[in-house]
Parts: sequence; structure tokens; C-alpha cells
Amino acid sequence: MTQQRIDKAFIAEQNASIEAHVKEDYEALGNKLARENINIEAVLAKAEAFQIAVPSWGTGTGGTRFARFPGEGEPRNIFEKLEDSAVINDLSQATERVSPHFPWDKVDDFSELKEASDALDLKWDSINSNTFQDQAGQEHSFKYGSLSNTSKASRDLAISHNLDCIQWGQVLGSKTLTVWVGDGSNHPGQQHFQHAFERYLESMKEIYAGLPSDWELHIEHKMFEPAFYSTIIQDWGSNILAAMELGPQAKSLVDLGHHAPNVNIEMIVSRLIQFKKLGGFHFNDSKYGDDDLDSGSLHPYQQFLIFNELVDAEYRKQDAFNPNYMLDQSHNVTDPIESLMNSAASVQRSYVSALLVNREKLTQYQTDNDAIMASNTLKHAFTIDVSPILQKARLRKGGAIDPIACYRASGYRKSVAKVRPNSGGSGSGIV
Ligand code: RM4
Ligand code: MN
Ligand code: MN
Repeated sequence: MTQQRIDKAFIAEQNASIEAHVKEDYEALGNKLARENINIEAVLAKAEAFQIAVPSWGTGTGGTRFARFPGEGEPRNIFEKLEDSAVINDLSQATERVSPHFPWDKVDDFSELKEASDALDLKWDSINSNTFQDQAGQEHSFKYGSLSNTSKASRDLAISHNLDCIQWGQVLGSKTLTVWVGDGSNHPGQQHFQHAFERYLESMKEIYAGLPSDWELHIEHKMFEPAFYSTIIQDWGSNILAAMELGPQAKSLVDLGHHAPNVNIEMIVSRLIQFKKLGGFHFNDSKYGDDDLDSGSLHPYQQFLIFNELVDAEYRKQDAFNPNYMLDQSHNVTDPIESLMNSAASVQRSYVSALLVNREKLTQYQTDNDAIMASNTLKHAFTIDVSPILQKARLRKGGAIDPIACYRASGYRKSVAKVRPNSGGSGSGIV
């Protein structure tokens, strides 16, 4: 396997010409924050520690159900997806984990895959199972659902796939299984709501029973698609009900694109935190539905408000609070490596901005019912440009001050395009 990575010396060389500017900007911001009694070094240390996982499928070009336009030098298998993920982490220094999707990323020898990730200094995040499509030659179809199918044979197949995912994940060193199913119905009357949910829960109980004691099972809800009338875990309500029914190792996962328009996602996050059921996130942005747009590209304030809840939980030392952060995006018109670096930094930015909220003042304004000042306290933190902290965090860890410029200068995409022939065609498929 050829390991394509961005050379440390090359990154340092690219950083050299802009390092002095970062120093100046960082000092100026440090002085500004000091006036507000915020120690910039403490914020920087938290920014450096921030990590968000990359979805293996996000390194390839996505598509819509109409067409897919493959990108140059797309990864053809999980080993090549790992190479691209290593590039993203080399430059962003915030994405040391990769989240695989099975069977898309299935290999014959998982120890070999683990060796490959070790060689690239990458770790594995949550394992995503896939029972929303049939595999070639599959004996019992998922056309009418997987874990909630009326056919026991189909349900058993879906259960055993999830149990396999746990075993593969153990070899890779993962600690979480994320289950999202497309089960649902397209016509009123097609499905008995309660019976379908009962079948789903029964299946999930079997998967839960196969969880190692230090693992978590994350349940992902989604309002619609592929089922367009009803979906088995359509919102956070059904999600938390299922997680409560299963037990403490089961938690809910929030994908930002999986809610009805205008839903108050930060409030859902707060509720899940309160009841120790927040498992993690799939970050992306959305205008209409499960658009899988780049994180923070449309609603950076919403993303900040979510982090405001997360940082608040951290500040209050909330019990059983340790959510997984992951990107889940589809890149149709950008270079996926660029989108993923940008998005990781965008989420990191929301986290850092939320750290600047004066929580004592906010609590006082809330107590006094001073709506304007409470709101301004959040807005104030949100509007401080924390770029120098993000740049400095990358610089200190050996990453790129300007990841996209450095990536473009490296010629990585051109070099992989030579060894990875275009997959051609324009097959459809949203991922
Ligand atoms: C779904 C959902 C899942 C992801 C698939 C590819 O809409 O977001 O998390 O695994 O897409
Ligand atoms: Mn998702
Ligand atoms: Mn999705």
C-alpha cells in the first residue's frame, strides 16, 4: 500500500510565511480576552484537545438519487479512504478517528486493516451498520425493513450483521455501534405502527445483549427517507424511548440533518444530556432535509448554540456526559478532503466560541429574566473571531495554519488521481 501523506517539513514550510501573522493576531486576541478575564492559553489547550471523527464514506464523492459525478482520484476502498483521512488529520490535527460503514468498508482481514490505520496514526470511531440496502446475493431482503421486518428471517439477518459489526469493531479498537435503519412505510395503513416498533425493539434487544460491557449502542433517528410516510425511529422521542427501553449502554445520536425544518435542535440536545442519553452527533448542515451539506455552511449560529449546551454540560460537570463527535456529510461539488477539513474546523470553531460564553453572567441574566442581556451574552461570544486560536492549535500540533491552501500546494489530489483511475459512470446514491 502506498501511503500518501503530507510531509511535516512541507507543512512547516507552508506555515513559515504566515506564522508571524498568527502570532500577532493571537496576541491581540489574548489581550482582548484577558480584559474579559479569559485566559487564552486555557482555551487554546481545549482547542488542541478537540477531536471530531471523519466518516469513511465522506472521503468519496456523494451524489443524489438522480446522479453522481465522481471526483478525481477518489478512494476505491477503505485503505485509500484511510490515506485521505490521514491527509485530513495531518493538516487539520483535529480528526484522528475514522468512522467506518459496513459492509461498505468490509475487509477479509480486520487485523490487516488495524495495522494500516496504526501505520497512519489513525484510530477508529463508531462502527456504522448498514441494513438499509441488500447486498449481492442476500438471501432475505430488507426491502420491507430490516430490524422491524415482518419476516423473522430478514430480522435475524439484520441482527447478525450488527453482531458482526461489533466483532469487527473490537478488532479495530472501536467502542460504539451506531444503528440507523431506513425501516418505515410509504403508505398510510401499510404498517402497524406499534407492532413494527415492537419488532424493532425486540431485534435491538438482541444486539444490545451482544454489546461488550465497555461499548455503547447509539441509535440514530431520521424523520423520513427512504420511507416517506412513516419511519420507525423518526425523531428524538422514539429514539430516547428505544434507548430507555434497552438500557444504560444505549444512547441517542443526533444527526443535524434529520429533523423537521426549524426544530430547536439545541433543546433536544439539552434534554438528552439531562437524561444521560446523549450518545453523539453526526454534524452536517441542512436547508431542506437530510441535505448533508458542510457543517456550519448555513447555520453557524445553530451549531454554536448546540455547543453552548455541550460546553454548559462540561462546565456543570454533568454526569455520564461524553458524546462522540463525528461528521456525516455528502460532498457532491467540492473535493471531499477540503470539505472535511473545513467542516472539522467549523465544528471546532463552534466549540471554542462556546468556551468564551460568560456562564456566570448568563446565569444571572437568566435568573433576572433579562432576555436582551442573556441573548447578547451568547451573541458576544459567537461574534468574537477565534480564528487565531484555531490556527495556533493546528500550528502547535504540526498541522497547517491554512489547511486548504497547504493541501492545494501539496498536489495530493493530482498525485492520487494518477494511481486511482476514475470510477466512471454516474450511478446514483445519496450517502
Ligand atoms: C443516513 C444516516 C446515517 C448514514 C447514512 C449513510 O442518512 O445519516 O448516519 O450512515 O445516511
Ligand atoms: Mn447520520
Ligand atoms: Mn443522514
